[in-house]
Amino acid sequence: MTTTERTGKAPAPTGPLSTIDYSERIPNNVNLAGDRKLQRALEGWQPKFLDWWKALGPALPTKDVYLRTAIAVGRDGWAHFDHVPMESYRWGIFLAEQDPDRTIAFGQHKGEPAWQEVPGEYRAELLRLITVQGDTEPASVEQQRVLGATAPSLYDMRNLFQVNVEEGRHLWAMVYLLQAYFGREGREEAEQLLKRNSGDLDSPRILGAFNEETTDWLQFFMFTYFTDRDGKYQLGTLKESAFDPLARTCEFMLKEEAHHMFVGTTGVQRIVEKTVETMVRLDTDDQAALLGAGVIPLQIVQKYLNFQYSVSMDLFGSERSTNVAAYYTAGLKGRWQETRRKDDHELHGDTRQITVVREGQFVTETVPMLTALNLDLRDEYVADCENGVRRWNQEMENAGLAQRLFLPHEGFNRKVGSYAGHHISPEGQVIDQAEWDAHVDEWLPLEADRAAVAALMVPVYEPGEFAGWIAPPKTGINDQPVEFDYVHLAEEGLTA
Ligand code: BYC
Repeated sequence: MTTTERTGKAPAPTGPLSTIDYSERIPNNVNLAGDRKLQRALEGWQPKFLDWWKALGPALPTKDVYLRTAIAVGRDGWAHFDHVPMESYRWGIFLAEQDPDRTIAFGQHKGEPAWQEVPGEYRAELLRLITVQGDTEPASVEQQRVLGATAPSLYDMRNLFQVNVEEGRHLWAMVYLLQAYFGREGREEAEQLLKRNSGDLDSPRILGAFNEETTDWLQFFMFTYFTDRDGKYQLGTLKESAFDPLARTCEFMLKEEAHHMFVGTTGVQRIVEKTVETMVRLDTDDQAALLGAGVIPLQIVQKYLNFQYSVSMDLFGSERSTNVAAYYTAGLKGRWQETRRKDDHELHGDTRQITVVREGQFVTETVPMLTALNLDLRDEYVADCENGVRRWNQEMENAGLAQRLFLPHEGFNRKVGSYAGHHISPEGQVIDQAEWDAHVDEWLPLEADRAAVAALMVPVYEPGEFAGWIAPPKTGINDQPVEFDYVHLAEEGLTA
């Protein structure tokens, strides 16, 4: 967990300053004005993006929102905060500074200069990776579309909308790559990114977790904790890519991403804080009593955690994948912190063990390391996920309560990879269908749990006031007070 994620403050200065040109119709630091063809293509896509934003972006009508906008890449002065109407947010194209001496850090092209163009032999794979990454960004905005109507405070509403506009910008980042480097095919994929929609039966989003509904704010916080964190790790591997424009765009996206996880970490923490306070006050852990007192019982928090963690684990793909081996060897997708790893960065002949289920038992198998790189990344992710859970549990520990939240076993509720098709309990026992059916209601949110949480989700739109199920944050955004007027609703929003 980074400092930014813990504190919500902008990251420390790195690299030289590169100012973004806001006089352009599409703000950018890639000299778009110097490439008229690309500029026209992107200007042709822009109104379609805005139509999509109006149709499937945040539903609650607002006048303006206290948002941060990138003004420069590479220094802590990169963010500017102001009240802006959301549809006038300056979505643009920002790449981290180019290092002219950058060389490829891994795979068969190790040591060669990073690519400024797409090599023909890897075109299809790169197009696929960029499209998959791009597809997740608008998906999450769609998933979170209605949450403004039940925001527990203006502070939280502002954070939701900040996440949404930045996911919109991350879509721009991928669309830039598609249009700048992949010709007609790239332009077609850019169109498709606005045509597939989260949960659409005919034209769903590509990856599973992005078709799940974000039903309420507990799920939103779990999503920004667990699913945005997959984003952090996937972007971390693409930041290592030999294709330099992809590496540079992901590097800058990662800076924005940290705030999203801050929203998740602190959101769940504030829920737990309020619940624990109420458990102590009423001296109970009875679910009905706690719901009656207007807070979310820890048992329900655990179920939501189980769900979001398991669908996010699926986002890493299979533990054994020839795709990932090919991506790595070609130099398209590296490992987390590739350059800090102390090995040959080619991994031929290296092996590792993976766990699989055979005849109702966990057994380990030895596989080539190259094919296990999805697992290598997932292990980093799991270790990071543990940090937040530890932090949340501190609330119970401080209050002298015995209850604890925990990450379920990696095989729990999995649809992708070696655990798919098997039933594993959260504690890590391989179980049969009958036992799964008998207990699944204790492990995953039921309709009734979601309904109980939804019943608590009453909007609170007075500055400085918070819904009863969540504690206020310790500090506001950008050193503003917690009771700052972070969002001005439109007249229609107030009566919505
Ligand atoms: N759902 O060899 P396999 C983010 C497909 S989140 C559906 O096991 P591979 C964000 C797979 O595509 C980060 N399909 O896995 C967060 C493949 O299909 P094809 C998003 C799945 O390829 C919050 C087949 O199954 N970025 O940024 O090694 C808010 C066999 O795949 C799933 C990326 O994911 C699934 N869960 O790895 C906003 C990075 N899993 O090709 C944003 C780009 C696998 O055989 N993507 N499949 O037709 C990748 O690196 C890889 O595509 C994956 C899969 C890691 C997703």
